[in-house]
Amino acid sequence: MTQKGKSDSGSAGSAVLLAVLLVTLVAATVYVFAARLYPAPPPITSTAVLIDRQYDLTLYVAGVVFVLAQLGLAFAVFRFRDRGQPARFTRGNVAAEIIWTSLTFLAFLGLAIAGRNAWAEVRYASPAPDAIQVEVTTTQFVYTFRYPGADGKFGRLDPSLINAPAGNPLGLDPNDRAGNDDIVVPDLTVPVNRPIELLLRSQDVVHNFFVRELRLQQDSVPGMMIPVNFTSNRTGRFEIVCTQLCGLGHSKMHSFLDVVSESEYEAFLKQQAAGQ
Ligand SMILES: [Cu+2]
Repeated sequence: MTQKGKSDSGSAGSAVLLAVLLVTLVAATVYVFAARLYPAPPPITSTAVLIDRQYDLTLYVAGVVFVLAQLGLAFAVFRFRDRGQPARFTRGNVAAEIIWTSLTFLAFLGLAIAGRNAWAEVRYASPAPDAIQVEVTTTQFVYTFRYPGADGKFGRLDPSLINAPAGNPLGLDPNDRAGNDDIVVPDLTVPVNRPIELLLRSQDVVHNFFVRELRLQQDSVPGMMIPVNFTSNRTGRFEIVCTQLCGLGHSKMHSFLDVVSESEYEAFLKQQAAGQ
């Protein structure tokens, strides 16, 4: 066995460099989030406010864990650096493994329980009795919105009748009288402060309905009718985008959500009914 000389100080240089690099990365990451460099647009529903709170809570919990874990790593890299000493084998520490696995489990469980209301309000709560139903159909690469019209009933759809160039993108069956007053439009118009129930469906592949101000992102899936609820408390024009890579035209797939006053909404329905 060869004895190493006193002058052999191991690899202190690279250990220090790596530790400093880790601390710098942690500081830069904390700055990006703490300075709110990329703020989300203001929320327009009470559920969106809940989602923001849940996002902040998750960010704080994950942020504290991130900072502690990375600083711990930087400390370990420096403290247990190569000083020229012989390497020592360790089998780990079962008690420590159990403790941090349990803590991680409890943190995720706690966050899931805290966030369940914001999640369920949009997806599982039964819609208010006065909710306005609008059907949302996604197709490569457009959105089509359908209102049931004066009778409150959606007409029958027949996939074999789908013919967008002829003005029937949804395949409305002309023999079903319930469909005669259906309003089919490329943008979504809803009145402010009224519960809206969207019924999401897709004609071809998986698309998505995402409005940042609603904090609402939901896939539309062929063969499924997926309901989502929201009530906007502010008027304005907000962009609807598809967040699923749905084909070559994906980046151009978008539409608009217009939240308008009750009277403007009535005028919109009348104008559309006259034009259909
Ligand atoms: Cu799409």
